[in-house]
Amino acid sequence: MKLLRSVLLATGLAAAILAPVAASAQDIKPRLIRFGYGLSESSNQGRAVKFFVEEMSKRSGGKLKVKGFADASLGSDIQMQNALIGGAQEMMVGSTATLVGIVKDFAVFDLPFLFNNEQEADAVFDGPFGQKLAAKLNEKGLVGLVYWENGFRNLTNSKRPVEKVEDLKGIKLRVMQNPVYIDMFNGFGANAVPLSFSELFTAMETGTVDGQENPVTTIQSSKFYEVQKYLTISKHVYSPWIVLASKRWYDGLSADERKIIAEAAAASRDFERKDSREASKQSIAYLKDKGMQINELSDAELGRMREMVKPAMDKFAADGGADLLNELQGEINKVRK
Ligand code: TF8
Repeated sequence: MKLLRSVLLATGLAAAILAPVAASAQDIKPRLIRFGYGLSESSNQGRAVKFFVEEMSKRSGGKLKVKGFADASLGSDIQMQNALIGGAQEMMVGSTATLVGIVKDFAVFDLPFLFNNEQEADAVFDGPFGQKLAAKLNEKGLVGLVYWENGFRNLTNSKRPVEKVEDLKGIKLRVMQNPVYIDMFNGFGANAVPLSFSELFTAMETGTVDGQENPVTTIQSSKFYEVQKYLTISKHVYSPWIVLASKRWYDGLSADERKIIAEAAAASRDFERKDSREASKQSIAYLKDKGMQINELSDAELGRMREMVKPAMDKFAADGGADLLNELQGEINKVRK
């Protein structure tokens, strides 16, 4: 009896010591995670998805299998967001600009000429301001995990070089489905045409639109140089991507699984920013080589553009965004100092 009791005690003790290890091993179920994105597999977005797939596999002993779906094959950004909310798809990465129908506050990042460089952007997105906005997605059925870099946006078109803002007059310019972009480019005198990214190449090829605006990495990876002659380095907006999970799905995961996802997402963010920044340094030369005619905008011209977008900024502030914009500018100023 005594012996039995001590054996029980000993095994009980052993079980107690081993429990955390055993539980964590048991708390990862084999899962298939569908991860959709809009750019090509060979783009910066595609490379970072591949990195995330590998991290998830490594960190879960092969149990959390992520499958990437490139080229909007699961749908446009907006369609995928809805699939995540409904629980029909697990993960995606896309532009924060396409989230404004779900959380209006994201529009603050679409305002032009806020960030001077990538370091300011990183600090704000990874800091309390970026995290606060991401948290607002929770009550809408989404989990915002990390921000990746899309990059500073530049203009391309097939009509003429844009040296001054007047050159945009009458140009049918595709913009993201987002009121700030529509106001901004109509304010510059272009005809803003909101379209999903997945429709963009064909729209340029068929002449439905004359131009678009995106970072140089995307102009390269989506082969826009095949249908666009002129590139204007305007850096009018710094554009982030956000990695999202379906809240419905995420809530059903174990704490261990969620931890792996959070860590793999953070690793993917660091990889993606470094990779995108390196790639963007090569892009201008590549695009020139492909026959694009490239110009930069003078400081004077950029100053005029800042003046011209004031009505769009004021409209954003008047629509209830004033506090948010002040808060964001305060955060940027903290980094600038
Ligand atoms: C755009 C964005 C795209 C994203 C991407 C498809 O112009 O810049 O990069 O939406 O996720 O639509």
